[in-house]
Amino acid sequence: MRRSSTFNTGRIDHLIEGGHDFDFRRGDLNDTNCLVSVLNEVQPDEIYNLAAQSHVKVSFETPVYSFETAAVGALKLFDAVRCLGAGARIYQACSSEMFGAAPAPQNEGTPFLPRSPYAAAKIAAYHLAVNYRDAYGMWIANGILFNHESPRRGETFVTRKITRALARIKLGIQDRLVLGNLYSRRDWGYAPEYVRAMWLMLQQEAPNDFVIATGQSHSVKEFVEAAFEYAGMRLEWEGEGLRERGIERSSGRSVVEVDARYMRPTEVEFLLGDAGKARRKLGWTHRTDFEELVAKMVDADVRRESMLLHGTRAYNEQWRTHI
Ligand code: G4F
Repeated sequence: MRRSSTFNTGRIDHLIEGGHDFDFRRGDLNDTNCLVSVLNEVQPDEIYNLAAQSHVKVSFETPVYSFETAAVGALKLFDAVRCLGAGARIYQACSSEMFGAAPAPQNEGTPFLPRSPYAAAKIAAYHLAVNYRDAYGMWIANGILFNHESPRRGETFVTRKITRALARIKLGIQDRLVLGNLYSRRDWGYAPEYVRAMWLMLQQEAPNDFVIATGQSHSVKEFVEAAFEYAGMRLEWEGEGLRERGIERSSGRSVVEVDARYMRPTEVEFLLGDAGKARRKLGWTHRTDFEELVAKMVDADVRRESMLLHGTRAYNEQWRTHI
């Protein structure tokens, strides 16, 4: 029987897998007593630390909470495992945000130049992982994952915000999509493939650090265009800066607009990952390309919003019960 604990979004969601039984409990990662009791009880072989306030813009508004979950939370976990002599393998979720202003393409050797409290916190956790590895021989792998998306992405992250708004515009229940910076570029991959990479990291002989990315970068504007086009709505752009807008060609309606409210005090302009090390050592490579990812997310949101519009029972069956 393998036991794994997943620490997610500032809370502990842990899972004991034994036969057909799944036992879920919850606790707070920043509550050391709770952490120790969960570790004692589960005695996990593998721990996946995904806990964080993970929204970059929100980290400017809640810097202390963001730092406490992402950096101090990781430290509490590493130290609890050390004190208990637990010997579990730990996956530490780092982020491509750590590269910040560093030139692309970014890989494991690229310097970190953080542009947000969130990124600074993730860098602290990264260095603590390396230090606990060196000082105490602990088994901790840092996964530096570039943006990974799916229909389950939170609604305030840009990809999901776009596909959900598009579905609602198509169904006539929303007028327009309002965004911030249209020109930042991200290396967007499909989340389930990235979870497999996390698992592969913990199956290696020795702990190591890996960049996980597709090696393709697109702007937010390109994501918008690809999503609308896939849904059969052609956009034409006019204006510049805060006056830039996307006009739907067939109706002449302004459906995409820009608002300073969604801009960040400091932005990460260009992320493009080089996952060569993961390819060589883990045999990992992405399979879903940008267009397929956009299509999956648009299809799912159109389906979900139609269900919501036409009756909640079908919606609840498909989504709520599985969240
Ligand atoms: O979707 P985002 O909020 O993701 P971001 O900031 O790249 O961070 C995500 O990926 C990281 C991995 O590199 C994770 F570590 C992190 O936890 C998170 O999952 O924003 C993407 C880009 C940014 O440049 C942002 O300024 O989209 C731009 N953007 C433009 N308009 C917007 C919006 N982002 C959001 N969330 N909302 C907008 O209206």
